[in-house]
Amino acid sequence: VASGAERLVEAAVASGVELCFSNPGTTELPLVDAFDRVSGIRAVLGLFEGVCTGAADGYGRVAGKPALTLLHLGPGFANGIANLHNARRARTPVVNLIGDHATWHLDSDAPLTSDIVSLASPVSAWVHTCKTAGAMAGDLAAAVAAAVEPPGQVATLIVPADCQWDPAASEPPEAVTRPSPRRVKTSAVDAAARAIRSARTPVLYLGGEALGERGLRAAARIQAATRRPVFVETFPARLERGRHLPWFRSLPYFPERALEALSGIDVLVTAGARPPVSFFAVPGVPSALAPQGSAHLSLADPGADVETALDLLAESLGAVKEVELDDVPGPEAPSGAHLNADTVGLAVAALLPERSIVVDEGATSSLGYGARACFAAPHTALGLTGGAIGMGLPLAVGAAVAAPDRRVIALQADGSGMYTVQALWTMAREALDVTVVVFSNRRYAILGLELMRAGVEEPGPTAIDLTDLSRPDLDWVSLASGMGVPGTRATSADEFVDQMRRSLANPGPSLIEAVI
Ligand SMILES: Cc1ncc(C[n+]2csc(CCOP(=O)(O)OP(=O)(O)O)c2C)c(N)n1
Ligand SMILES: [Mg+2]
Repeated sequence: VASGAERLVEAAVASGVELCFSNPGTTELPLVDAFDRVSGIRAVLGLFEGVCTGAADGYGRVAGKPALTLLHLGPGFANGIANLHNARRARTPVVNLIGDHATWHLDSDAPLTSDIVSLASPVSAWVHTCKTAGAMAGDLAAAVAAAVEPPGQVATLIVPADCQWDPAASEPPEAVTRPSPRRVKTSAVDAAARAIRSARTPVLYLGGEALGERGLRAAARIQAATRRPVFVETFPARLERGRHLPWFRSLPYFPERALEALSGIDVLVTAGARPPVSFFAVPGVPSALAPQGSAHLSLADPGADVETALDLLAESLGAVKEVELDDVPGPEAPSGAHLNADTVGLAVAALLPERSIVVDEGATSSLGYGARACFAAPHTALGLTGGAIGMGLPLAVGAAVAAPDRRVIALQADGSGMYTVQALWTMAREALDVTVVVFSNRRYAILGLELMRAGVEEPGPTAIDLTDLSRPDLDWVSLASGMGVPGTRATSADEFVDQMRRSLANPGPSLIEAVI
């Protein structure tokens, strides 16, 4: 008779799950063994749990279906929480499997015993502890069903060791299919159309599922019909970009700038997003970014059929069928002896191949790419949704696994990159086509900026020490080569462009340290 672990793997395969980003321990070994006994799941080793969870987020965003993570009790799971926080904010479908002690061993309070449910709850929409081997298949199916609940959720299944190793009777595994997004209410579309018509200064704010090709094209039609601005959320999970598509201003990150951008509006219509709020509290600045007294209307909440809602709204406003886009030339790669974040961004926008995936954790160095992405070749951008840094390299792993035919370009700030630098090793082992661009400013630059904003004009020696990454300088070329990823260092635009071209032309991962 097969084990509970094997039944779980059978059920996962039956539900269309293909991947498991794993960092197992003793309590997960029956599942490790089951991956060889039941075929259908590709298990990928991550050398830190934050790599596994971030990879599952990247995979889910690109594949549109969940990967499994396999994590070791409370402590192993805890190491993966930050990137699950980002996944939750991105509304990515993910299924975590966390091993635990055998049910009869828990009372002895062995060293690795902890309150896993309490750790898992804040980042999981669904948490369940398996009780018997016979329940493993059904529980896995329930976890997948929870994860694919539109638009996507994090589901966590705790699997005690005895549930994994005990025999489980055969039951035909239930297949889980992703439900369609919730249907749009015509009343919501009518209300939005009426509000926009009677408003003086309405604004459309797009997020989540609105940021695919269809949503963006519909938004352009609405913009043309209303002659009013459209904004995109500041940190989208997934945004289609490039000169083939209409583009809209991102709502600025700093709340003062965002308030300025939205000042004077009387109606905010959201699609696939909640109304914007300030990322951090700033004394004297309101949390809500839409002006006080302005009305808010949700055209379609996350999880609803946002694209259809936008199409219907465009129609109802009498918009043209299709907005013609100007033929714009692509950006031209920079040249010369100088290199800064802007020239790097320009080079990336100029050189990125069609259908590539850009993972953007460039922090203060992203603007150069961001400003030109709309002129670049058609591509998909994945952003830092939850503000927990250390997602970039793991997300790139997951995106590359999900889309082996697409080049992944990871724009990586150096400080953030060090949180989950082990992801480079997984890129090498899985031979993933990833170009990692490290913005080596050797600082937590944003924190220096925020200090200035907080009125600290001359940071003291401690503040400088806590925001500076030198002494010693990180040697990214060596870090990469130590994990099997060939690396180069660029100190001029000429060098960077040359190295970028070479990286894009070669299969497998490579890293460019852009010294800026
Ligand atoms: C998990 C987590 N830990 C700490 C922080 C606080 N934090 C935000 S930005 C930042 C430094 C970013 O530095 P870097 O990645 O080098 O980007 P730069 O500011 O230099 O552009 C830190 C430590 C965070 N956001 N998330
Ligand atoms: Mg930095």
